[in-house]
Amino acid sequence: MWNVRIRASRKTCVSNLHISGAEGLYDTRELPQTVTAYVRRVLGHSRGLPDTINITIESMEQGPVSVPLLNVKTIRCSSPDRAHKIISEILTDMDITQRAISAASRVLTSTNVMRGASLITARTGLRIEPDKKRGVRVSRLGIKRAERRKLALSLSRLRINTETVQEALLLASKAASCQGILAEVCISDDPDYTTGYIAGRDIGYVRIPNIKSRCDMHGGRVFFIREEADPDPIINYLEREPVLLCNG
Ligand code: WAQ
Ligand code: MG
Repeated sequence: MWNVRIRASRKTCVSNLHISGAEGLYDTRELPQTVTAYVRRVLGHSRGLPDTINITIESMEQGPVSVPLLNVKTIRCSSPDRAHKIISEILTDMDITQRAISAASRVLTSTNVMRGASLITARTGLRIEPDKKRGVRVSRLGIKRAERRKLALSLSRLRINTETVQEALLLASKAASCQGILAEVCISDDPDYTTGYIAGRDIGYVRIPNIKSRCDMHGGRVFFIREEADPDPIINYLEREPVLLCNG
């Protein structure tokens, strides 16, 4: 199989502005149509036209493992304060300490948004990602077309069939299948997207409305990892090992 990644950006006077990106795992015969669809998609993005489009097409030495999608549920939550309480309760139930929860809050509410995720130890609350600025990027994940159609149908029934939800659910499901990871919390860095989630193998994918206020510029992702776990295989799994998601 092949991993196809696309990334569109535009130079501004201060920096290279990220416009949009996407990735997936595909068979050889799917490559031409996939590349066309990805290019169309980044050209039609609301953040504007890119001036550079990078496409990487990489053959995967290892065959993908199949991982079930997490169950989706949305809880009621009316404010960021409530969201914080709900998340703290769920994490405390998982034996994640207050120290670790506070460390996660600092990452998630920082306006210094990382491209990837922070890895936080569940007891001592230490940040152990090697690059604190970039974080760890979950990559090499995809879903077969028939499975994507089934997923779209079940999300449509919940009226949440958007690309944002699909992609977040795929990412969270890959991460939750990693032995060393206990839970994930995610807040979008998009100022208009105020629904976040907490996810884990046992709790599933739990959507939390109003996790942040409209116009808040912060956002991020944290993974709580088992205190004694070795970070290297976790990072290797998240970043490198090919995973195909399927409906459970
Ligand atoms: N791997 C690890 N971390 C990532 C990745 C990745 N591939 N992509 C983004 N992040 C981190 C990064 O710190 C971003 O700032 C943060 O996550 C948020 O990314 O069901 O859109 O792409 O309605 O803004 C949640 C959907 C949407 C909830 C999350 O995240 C729902 C979203 P964004
Ligand atoms: Mg975003």
